[in-house]
Amino acid sequence: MPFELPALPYAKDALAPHISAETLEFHHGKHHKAYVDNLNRMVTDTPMDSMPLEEVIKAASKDAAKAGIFNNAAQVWNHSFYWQCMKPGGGGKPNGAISRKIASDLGSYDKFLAAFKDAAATQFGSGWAWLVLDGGKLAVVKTANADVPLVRGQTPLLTIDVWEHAYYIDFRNLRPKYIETFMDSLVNWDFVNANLEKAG
Ligand code: MN3
Repeated sequence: MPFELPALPYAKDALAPHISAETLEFHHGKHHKAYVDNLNRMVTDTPMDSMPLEEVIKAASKDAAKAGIFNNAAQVWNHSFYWQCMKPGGGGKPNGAISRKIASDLGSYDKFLAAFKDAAATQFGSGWAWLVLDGGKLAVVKTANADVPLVRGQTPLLTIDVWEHAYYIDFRNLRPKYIETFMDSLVNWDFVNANLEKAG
């Protein structure tokens, strides 16, 4: 079993009432775990089982015959990243370096907020919206299904999962309400600042 399901960085009920313990029970304990189990089934006893996860994703993204490995490996990475993008008592305007960089690269926090919400709301079907570093500049992008910006050389700083399984228990079909709650009450800007600093 080369790849493991990481523990959530907070208790299952820590994000309530915004995201319930029941959602995290299913989303982390069933969906994320299934991606880990599927990936392990596919790569155990192959050269990929000793590669870092990001290298598995990049290698599989270039080989159409490895689409199943790509999908599961990317979903393992995306979810491990997404959990860290939230914290109890998070959300609202950022501070620190990311605050200044949003103002200089994207105009203002309000412009970033509108762009990020729009990307998350308009991703048709399952996928993700992201704040990334692309050639040293911030950009807001969206990806379908398991796709992840790091295969295009972009560095993810923040993501929101917009697969229905992320919000259906708590918000039913109301994806915009989930997105608004994520931005207002959940975003872990400390994690985003740490990612920005790491990217140098
Ligand atoms: Mn998900």
